[in-house]
Amino acid sequence: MKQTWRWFGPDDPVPLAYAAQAGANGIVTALHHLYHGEAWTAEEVLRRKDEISAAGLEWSVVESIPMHNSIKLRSGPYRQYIGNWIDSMAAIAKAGVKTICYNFMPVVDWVRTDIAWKLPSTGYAVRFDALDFAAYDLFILKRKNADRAHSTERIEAARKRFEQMRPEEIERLERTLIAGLSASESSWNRDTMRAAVAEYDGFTAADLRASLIAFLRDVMPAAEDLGLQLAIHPDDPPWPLYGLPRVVSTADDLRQILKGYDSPANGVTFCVGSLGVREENDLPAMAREFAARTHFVHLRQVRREPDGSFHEAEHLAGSSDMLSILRIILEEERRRFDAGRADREIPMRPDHGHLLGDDIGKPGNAAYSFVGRLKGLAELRGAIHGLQYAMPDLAPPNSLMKGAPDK
Ligand code: DNO
Repeated sequence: MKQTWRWFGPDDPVPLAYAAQAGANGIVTALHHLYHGEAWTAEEVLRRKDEISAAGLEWSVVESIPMHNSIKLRSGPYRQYIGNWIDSMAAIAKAGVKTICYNFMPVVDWVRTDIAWKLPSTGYAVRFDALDFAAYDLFILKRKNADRAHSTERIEAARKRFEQMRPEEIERLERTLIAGLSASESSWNRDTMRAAVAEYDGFTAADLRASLIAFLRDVMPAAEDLGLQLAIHPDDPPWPLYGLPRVVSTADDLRQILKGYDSPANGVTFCVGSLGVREENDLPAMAREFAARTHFVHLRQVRREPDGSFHEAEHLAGSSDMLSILRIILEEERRRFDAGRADREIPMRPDHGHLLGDDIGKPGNAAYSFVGRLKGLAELRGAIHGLQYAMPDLAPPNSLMKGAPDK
């Protein structure tokens, strides 16, 4: 696997040099200053690529080209935004980057209720608390029809939780939920959030899926011509929020997307953490089923809690079987290697990390501090080496992985 590292651009407090120090050789980034659906120009993309090359690294994956809500609703100026998407793809292809990750979550991208939840180790993790979320939806945002999205017991428990919240806790929760986690495409306040959600009134999962398939039919021919691989990122968490549909949550969702435009260029980002939140997602089975169309891998995992809450666990210890998943990806690389394919090295990144050590208290992007991801990458690299050592039939270390004994 190609070891990559997410970098949020020149404003990221974790500089490119640290990615190299962590042992990554590929960078995952986007033009974060152009994040409202406008087209990226070749000049801007090339300038960013040069910065990355100057640090001795390669720009391996674009994560993400933002997806304007009009494309998801397939209304308003969506044609123009799809045109911008295609122009951005052309600029990216020109810079030699081959893989593009994107998502199709309405209004909000990844969602957590707490960005600094104290772990028994005294480090901090990001966490989603199901009750806090319900309390926000029902009693703070006061979303129209919110009561339809929660069970009676949940509503009662959420009311009690809400009644105990201090104003500063409400403010912190709201900021975490809607004012933009790192990499989110949009940041809302209570009124703009209500308005954005209301645009989806009556919009069903079938409607959203139809928009997604129509979008794929619009952009995939250009992606194929440009030699690009698109990799859709699963919903995080993989279920509807704020009454908004989500359609990239389960194995069946992924099947429909891949069939909706049946081309090797139409692929997935296998995000173990996002998919792993849903207990019925059998991750090793899904990794196997979608291996041939997996163009990018996010390696992290969550620990599921009994009431639908979850928090980010260690990269190698949580509710998912990370070692089996790594093995399946290495087997896929082996197949691609034997077939002489150019895309035989699948980019992976240590996704998210705990807030640890000297990083505690420093400014930074939630879940994207240095030490936590350094630890995650080091553990994953160790696990991959161990698997390759024990099972020499997997992707051969000398060709695909730095760190095998020097010859
Ligand atoms: C959060 C990320 C998401 C993800 C996008 C992909 O850490 O996993 O922001 O990058 O959803 O488009």
